[in-house]
Amino acid sequence: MRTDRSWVFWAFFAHLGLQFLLSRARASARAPASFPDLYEASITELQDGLEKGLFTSVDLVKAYFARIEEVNLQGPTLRAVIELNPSALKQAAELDFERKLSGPRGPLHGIPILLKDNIATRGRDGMNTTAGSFALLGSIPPRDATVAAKLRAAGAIFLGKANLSEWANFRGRVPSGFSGRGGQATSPYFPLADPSGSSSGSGIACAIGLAAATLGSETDGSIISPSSRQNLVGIKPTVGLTSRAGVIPISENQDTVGPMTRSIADAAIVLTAIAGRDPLDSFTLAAPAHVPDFTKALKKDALSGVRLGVPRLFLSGDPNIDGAFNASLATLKQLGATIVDPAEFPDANELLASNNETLVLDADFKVDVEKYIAGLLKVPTGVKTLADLIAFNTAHASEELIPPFWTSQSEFITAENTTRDAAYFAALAADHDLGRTRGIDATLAQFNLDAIILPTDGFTSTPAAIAGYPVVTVPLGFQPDNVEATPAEPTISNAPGLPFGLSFLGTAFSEFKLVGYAFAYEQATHTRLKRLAFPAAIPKTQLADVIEK
Ligand SMILES: *[C@@H]1O[C@H](CO)[C@@H](O)[C@H](O)[C@H]1NC(C)=O
Ligand SMILES: *[C@@H]1O[C@H](CO)[C@@H](O)[C@H](O)[C@H]1NC(C)=O
Ligand SMILES: *[C@@H]1O[C@H](CO)[C@@H](O)[C@H](O)[C@H]1NC(C)=O
Ligand SMILES: *[C@@H]1O[C@H](CO)[C@@H](O)[C@H](O)[C@H]1NC(C)=O
Ligand SMILES: CC(=O)N[C@H]1CO[C@H](CO)[C@@H](O)[C@@H]1O
Repeated sequence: MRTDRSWVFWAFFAHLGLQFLLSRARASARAPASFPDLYEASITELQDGLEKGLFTSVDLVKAYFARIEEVNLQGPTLRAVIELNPSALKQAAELDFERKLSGPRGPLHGIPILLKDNIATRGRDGMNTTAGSFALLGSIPPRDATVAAKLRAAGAIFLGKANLSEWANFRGRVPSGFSGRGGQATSPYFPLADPSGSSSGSGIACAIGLAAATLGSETDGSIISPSSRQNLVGIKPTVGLTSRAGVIPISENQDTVGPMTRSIADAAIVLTAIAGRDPLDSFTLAAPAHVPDFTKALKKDALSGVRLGVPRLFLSGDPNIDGAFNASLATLKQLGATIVDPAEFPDANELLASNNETLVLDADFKVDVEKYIAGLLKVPTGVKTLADLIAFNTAHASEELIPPFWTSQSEFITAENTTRDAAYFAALAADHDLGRTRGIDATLAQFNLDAIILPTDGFTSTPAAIAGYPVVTVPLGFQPDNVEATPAEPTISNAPGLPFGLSFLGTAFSEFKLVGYAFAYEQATHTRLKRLAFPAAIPKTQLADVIEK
């Protein structure tokens, strides 16, 4: 009896001592200074904190969910996120357990990411993939999109799906950031401002730390434009560097998937994870067999000795944006670059006038979207064809064709009346000639350039879009306070504090070089944190608020 009691006695004191030590450990882990601020936290900082045991992936998912809840449908109602992943917390717990058992798989282990709602995820996670349309609600894809599968294999956690311009802005003349399912998304930099698109939700969410990083997709401007507008880094990869298998398409000739992040370093980590050949997407067979580790391009002296060309005819026409762009040239020179100014595209006027792209996209959409739908395991609405989608919208006008601003499906109607005929193939050939041969490649060769630079809001996305060539955008500046906010129709097209970016363009598969140039510029300028989102759009929940609650 006696010995038993003394065992209990000492065990009790040992327990107290252990509790004391643990509470000390927690207290120090809890000190706000030791947690990264989720508004800006980098993937590397989060991975460090996870490795040191300061917090878990479960904590991260809880914190990001709370942040989404604060601003998505409440407060500023940014409508950046369409739906949350019901499996995210369970997957985070599994990845936390795996980390304890066998260490991290790599830099994305346990890192929460949001996907644009046109990137498919396997049915058993419980998320929909709809391009924002009720027409695809409840549809079951055969598998993860290849880019999603690659992120999953790297240990990333999907928090949910981001809102977008419905059908990646291919339904008709509808304001950027609107989808039937997600409603009208707006910018976190000025109330009711246009977030641009079509990867609007991916941009908004990343800008204010609703996820560690996001994926967007681009056909013509849909990654770089909302990245520019949301003060982010965006990489629009060469068509074929990242697989489009399982991504709701516009055009197999122009679509590409890429990262939207708060830094070039984060973008390099995500791009390295998602790039590579894929038997399910024949365009990826043009990509180099070996995907480089893009983080190896992160060198502060990457611009030293580099020649950059300025095609003046393609500037934005906005004096604030072009003024900031002009000023950036001095910075680039200080970093060792030679600026060739002007360096006009030899076919600049033809490019500005050409409408071949519309012909290509219309004919591609009809074929490619029907192919995507045919590959689904289940489509509860029964839509099969583009004609079905048009009829669905008409029949569900109160959800999809909402007056006064969101009624159009003119692009669908135009595309429905197309085939891949001789005119289509001529237009596609003309685009390759205009964008590649006599466009970007001719400009690089004529002026002996390593890359072309432009304000992202200039005539920037289209030459790269029709060529299928890469663009990397990085924060450049902000509209000044004396800019007058334009009327809300329903979004505000220009307003004080709206961010804009600087783009680096190159030839096919030159991402490694472009990432390096953009990194050198970013590290010399650190523009992103010079202006924050408007106060109500900054979520307050931090890791300290969710740990052990
Ligand atoms: C997906 O859509 C179905 C309706 O078909 C809905 O019941 C379900 O909640 C949605 N999933 C999520 C995660 O919102
Ligand atoms: C930018 O620089 C060019 C060339 O020096 C000049 O013509 C133009 O007016 C400048 N634009 C702005 C907005 O400062
Ligand atoms: C397509 O490009 C070619 C070559 O520049 C041009 O002649 C033609 O007018 C363009 N077609 C359209 C529809 O823009
Ligand atoms: C369909 O295409 C034909 C041939 O290009 C054209 O004449 C017709 O006006 C188009 N119809 C619609 C509804 O766009
Ligand atoms: C996660 C989330 O908040 N989803 C919402 C997106 O917007 C639609 C339309 O307002 C809501 O129904 C979802 O709940």
